[in-house]
Amino acid sequence: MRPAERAATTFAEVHGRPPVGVWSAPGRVNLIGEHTDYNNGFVLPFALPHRTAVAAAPRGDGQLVAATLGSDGALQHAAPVAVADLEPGRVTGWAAYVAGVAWVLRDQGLLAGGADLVIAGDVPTGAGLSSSHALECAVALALLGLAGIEVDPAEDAASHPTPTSTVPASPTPTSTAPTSTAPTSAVPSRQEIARWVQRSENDFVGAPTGLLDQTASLCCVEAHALFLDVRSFETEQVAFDAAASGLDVLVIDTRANHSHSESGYGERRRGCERAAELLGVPSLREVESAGLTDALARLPEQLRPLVRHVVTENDRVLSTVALLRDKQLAEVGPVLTASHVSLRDDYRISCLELDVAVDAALAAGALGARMIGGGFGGSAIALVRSDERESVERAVLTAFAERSLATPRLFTAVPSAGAGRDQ
Ligand code: GAF
Repeated sequence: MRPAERAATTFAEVHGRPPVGVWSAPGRVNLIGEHTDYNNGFVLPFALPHRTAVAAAPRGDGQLVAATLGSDGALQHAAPVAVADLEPGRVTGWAAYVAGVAWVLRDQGLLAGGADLVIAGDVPTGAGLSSSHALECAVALALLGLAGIEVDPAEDAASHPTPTSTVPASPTPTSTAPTSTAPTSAVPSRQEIARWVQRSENDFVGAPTGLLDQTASLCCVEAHALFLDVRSFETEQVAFDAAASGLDVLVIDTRANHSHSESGYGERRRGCERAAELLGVPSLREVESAGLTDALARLPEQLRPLVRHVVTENDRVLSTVALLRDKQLAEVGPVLTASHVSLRDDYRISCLELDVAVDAALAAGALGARMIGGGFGGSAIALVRSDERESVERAVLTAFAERSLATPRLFTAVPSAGAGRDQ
């Protein structure tokens, strides 16, 4: 059963009435553009078919009552909390992701009141595939839906033309989106909702993440990657149909999740902010690749690799977009591998499992491979010829077994639809 059906069925069992609606949001793969979002740079994610669904109905007593269906089929209930009492620190664990979104929407004056929520999903957790953002985005759409607000379909954005060009690509995406963070109309844009979800994650949950994951979950469309310029918030849906080119994007969930991932993320982010401050620019986005050598010379040694990664990674996103526009998908491979080398050697956020995955995939013939997400565990991707996918998979499994590492989970990622209403 799909997550939306599971959520609706479980809702009816628990509450003895059907939900008013079911909304769902996907996890994501970031094709390229890692640790660039909080530096106001470029990212290029696409949505996974894996989704988190929220079946919802209003409550008259102002309480937020949430339950989530685990992969084992067991239902976990969060302690009910009054919407009026929500404040950072009040709710912890998985329920904080739900309550944080309600807290932001309450502040925006967009919460109808209390709600019963039943959650079901199949986005792998702890895999760096953005399961928490899928949850937050689905909750945001559900709570807005209960307030009578249905966002416009993300597909509208896919109809914008994507001009053909060769490297270097135009420096910004070609279609525009609002840059304001304040609600400007009764129906908020998907980008505005992404910013609210980021606020709930940063200020309520306490994770200093950027805008990549929420925007991907909300704004991606089927068969496309989303080219996002975080500085201007301009977006472009770039056609990305690997299968039509005889290619697969293989996801390798290493099942590793090292304990320093949160502190490591925060340290990198603070390092980038310090470097921007020393360079006298609002963010590292302002550092052009032509001026990189000069910029590095003005920085203390320990900050240089961080800046080198961010600046070169922004360039790699632009190169990838140009290649996708030109339908040169196989040529993206070496760009992905260069991203991994930069994340491993300059940003220093890879780990044994991610390096084994990337190295084994490349040795078995993958066109390119890299770690994705925050780092220190989670998933890698490999761009492989479809007829070589199985041999690459076998090589990766063997490499993990030889090192006595946990068996990775492997699947092919197909660019899928963003968040929306299911029922
Ligand atoms: C995590 C964060 F949530 C994103 O904002 C982004 O910084 C990513 O790591 C690294 O690119 O997924």
